Amino acid sequence: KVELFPNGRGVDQKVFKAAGFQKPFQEAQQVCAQAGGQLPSPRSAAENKALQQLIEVENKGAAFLSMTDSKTEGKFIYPGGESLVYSNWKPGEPNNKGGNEDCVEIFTNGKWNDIPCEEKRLVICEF
Ligand code: GN1
Ligand code: CA
Repeated sequence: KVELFPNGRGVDQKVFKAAGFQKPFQEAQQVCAQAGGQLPSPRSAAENKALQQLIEVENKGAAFLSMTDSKTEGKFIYPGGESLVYSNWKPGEPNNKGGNEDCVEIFTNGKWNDIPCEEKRLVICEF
């Protein structure tokens, strides 16, 4: 518990920890890999809620999730290649706006939106 306070959340068997800064997707991925984790893959409403609460207290805006549709447009997958088992898209999303939105952000309200991977978002890692 001590290591989760104040920038972490535990849910099920996983832990989310906020890095405290924003990066583009690829650098965010590297930050988490370097730390022995990966970007967050919320696989249930409970996990999404825990992640949302962490984003709220961090107060640094939306955060990146792990999933992309870089491989097949319109089909978001986890880093391991599996299809999504849970999603929480904002109504109207994903819309691939401008034809260049292969990454996913999670807003402070927990809803998801696809955005360009070049955008900078809060880095949170999953362990
Ligand atoms: C944002 O700023 P705008 O409207 O061009 C968002 C899109 C959303 C859209 C929803 C970089 O695009 O992903 O689908 O709002 N782009 C970014 O209206 O946040
Ligand atoms: Ca979008």
